[in-house]
Amino acid sequence: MDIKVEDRAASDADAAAAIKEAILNKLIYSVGKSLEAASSHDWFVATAFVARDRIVERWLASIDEVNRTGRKQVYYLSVEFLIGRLLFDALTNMEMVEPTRAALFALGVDLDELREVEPDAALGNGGLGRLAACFMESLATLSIAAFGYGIRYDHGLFRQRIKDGRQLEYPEEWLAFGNPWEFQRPEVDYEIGFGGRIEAEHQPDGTVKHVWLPGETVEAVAYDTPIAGWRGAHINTLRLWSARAPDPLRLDKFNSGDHVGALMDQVRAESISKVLYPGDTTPAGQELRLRQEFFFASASLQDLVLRHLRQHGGILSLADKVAIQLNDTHPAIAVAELMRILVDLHDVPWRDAWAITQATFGYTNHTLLPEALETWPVPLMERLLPRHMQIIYLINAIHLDQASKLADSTGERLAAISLIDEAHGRRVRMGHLAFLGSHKVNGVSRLHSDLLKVTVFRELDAVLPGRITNKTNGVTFRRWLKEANPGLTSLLTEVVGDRLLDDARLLEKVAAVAGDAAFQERYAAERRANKVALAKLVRHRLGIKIDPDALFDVQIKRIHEYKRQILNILETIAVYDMIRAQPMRDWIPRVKIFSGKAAASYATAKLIIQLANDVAKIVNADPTVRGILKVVFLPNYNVSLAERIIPAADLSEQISTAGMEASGTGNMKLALNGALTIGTLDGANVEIREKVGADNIFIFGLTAEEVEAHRHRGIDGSDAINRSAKLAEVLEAIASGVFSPDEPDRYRGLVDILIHHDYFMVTADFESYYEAQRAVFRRWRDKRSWWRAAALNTAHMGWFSSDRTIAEYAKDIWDVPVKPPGRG
Ligand code: GL7
Repeated sequence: MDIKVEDRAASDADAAAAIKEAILNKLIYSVGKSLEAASSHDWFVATAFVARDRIVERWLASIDEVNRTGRKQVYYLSVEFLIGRLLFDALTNMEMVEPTRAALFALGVDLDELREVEPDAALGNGGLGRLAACFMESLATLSIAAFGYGIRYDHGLFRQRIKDGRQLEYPEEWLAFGNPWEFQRPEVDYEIGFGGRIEAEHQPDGTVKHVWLPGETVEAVAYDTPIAGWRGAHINTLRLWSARAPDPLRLDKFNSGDHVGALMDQVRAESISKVLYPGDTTPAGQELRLRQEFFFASASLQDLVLRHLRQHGGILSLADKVAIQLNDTHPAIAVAELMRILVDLHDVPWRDAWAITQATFGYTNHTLLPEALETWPVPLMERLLPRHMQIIYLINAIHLDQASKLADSTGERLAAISLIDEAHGRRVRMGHLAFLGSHKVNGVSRLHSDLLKVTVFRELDAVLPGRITNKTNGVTFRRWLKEANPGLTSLLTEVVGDRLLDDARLLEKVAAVAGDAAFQERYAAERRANKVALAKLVRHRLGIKIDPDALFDVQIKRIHEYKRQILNILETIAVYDMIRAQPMRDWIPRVKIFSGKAAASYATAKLIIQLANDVAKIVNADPTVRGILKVVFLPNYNVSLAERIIPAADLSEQISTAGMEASGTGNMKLALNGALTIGTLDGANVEIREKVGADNIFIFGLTAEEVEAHRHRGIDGSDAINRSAKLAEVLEAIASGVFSPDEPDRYRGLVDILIHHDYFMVTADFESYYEAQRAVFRRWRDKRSWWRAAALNTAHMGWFSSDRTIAEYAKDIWDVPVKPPGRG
């Protein structure tokens, strides 16, 4: 026994020594710095290179294995990959964290400090992009041969600063100091066409061949990042495309003195991969967005078709060897592009091409919000993608022809299922295109998938029944449990064993000890350490002192009316009023923590940010409150900040208007880490309740059905306000400028919306939310009961592992085998 322990210690020391050597080597020969001159960033890069080397060895082996066996490949097309920092992911999955920590320590460098040096790759907005990142990790973990395809934005999601309570946006610069994880592949470049015209060539056999002659081309250059699965068992590729002009500059113009004009074409071409979500309120912005989508869809398809042909010879076997998943509607143009490639470039007859296309694609819908279901004006499509527009018309004609033969077909139904929306000035419905071009369409929680069938895709579902399925989202436990919350993870590992991260369902074993006093004490101690760390961060960033023993009530996500941060703010103010009215009651100290970004052009959301900050200012400075209530708005929410907040949260706010949050994934991360959820029956909350048990979650508010019915009756909030003196008082305070003394009318408009046009049911849900918060307080007072519930949340959240989600996609949509980790 002793010998074994010694052996392990010796081999750990050997591993650390080898890594130390390797880091020094990289520092000198790849970074070009001496030990003395190295900055933290240099050490980070050297360490990243060492991790990358280990990954690359296995990467090449994985690629070789896939080529050799010719097994089916999955391609995940997404305009967003919110991957965040990669160093800890890489070290964790390669099982190198401890030896690397020791190696750096011997060099006088602290791994946890290095971790903070890495820029947070924010190539996404929120849940949708983060889901894509979790999926990449689980795909590799399950040894599925997969590529992620997306765009290598020079600038990811804007950096948020709060000045005088207001959100300001600054460009994000994740590439400013280079990116040690990626490999540029200048030789992998494809021409992407735009505009131009189509020539019809009449063939001897009487058919017509269409040749698209684009008026403009842009080049797509590949950048590859290897993504390691858990225990390094399999490594996949995230391939992101960057736009280049075919000619770096117009030399004739340059030499004639027009130095700026000479670069025009380059600037135009490269603007495609310049920023994530260019504002699309202007026609130019909309056009750029469509260009981005076609750019990456076309590059990805050209790339995967070429790979398929090299490996398998003929195009006709494409669907047997390739599954393409469209992550939301943004890449939907790929359906028309694959048809063009098959029909125009490979002479596949239309019917066969359509069968291949449908068998190859799957489509995931991530939202019911109509404004997020993209449609493009027909004239824009005709100008930018004339051949694709022809193809879309033909797909539509055949589709409508078939549907019109159905017994219950009506003109109304045909209008609803048409790819062209005639009612709003002729627009192409991209969601419909993705639906038609796929064999399976899925929502991201059970409720969302059910709602798809009765809302946005009701008519399509009636015509093409059975295509819609559900795949409830998940999150990767390697990042959101082990990396974010190592202390708690060690405790959990003691209970369930070393295979915890191989199989998250093992967490169920924690349920057996959830009521155990000794276990609860240790669980609570881990949580407290995380809260102390967060309190330190808040102190450091905002100068606000918060009490780690207070209840940390957390709402972290994009700022949006449907997510109802405002409901949370209203309750905050109501409690503030109560504290002032009865200062001597035995109050439960609570910290309300908000973090999130508003879209730059979303005025109401920005006003909500300002209100949160204004309320924070008044409440935190009020002497009567005596620290019983604190309000904190942490600026620049991103993946790394989430990793700090989530392990420290006691209460998780998931309070969207029922029927509007497709799934949510923050809800999963928070519950997994032991926060209790206060939420509506929306998105994945419904399934979370089923798993953790109704006693261990605080559900309130209207159901999706009730919201629908309520809206039917009208969205005036006056009745609800008249019924709640508390609410009336709170709204009056906001409207009259109690929180904006410098500009008393600042929030009058916001309050007017709630009174007269409460589409998001804030007033209707206020009282039941308020009551649910009181139930939270009662539970918090009984600490044994609270920690039991928290531990049961952790225990029952294993099902929400993205390994489970990906295994379901593999079986039901892609038809590829999976190999669970840790089994040889
Ligand atoms: C989203 C949904 O809003 C969110 O509920 C879901 O969890 C996520 C991943 O499926 O997708 N849809 C969407 O457009 N964004 C999301 O986060 C930005």
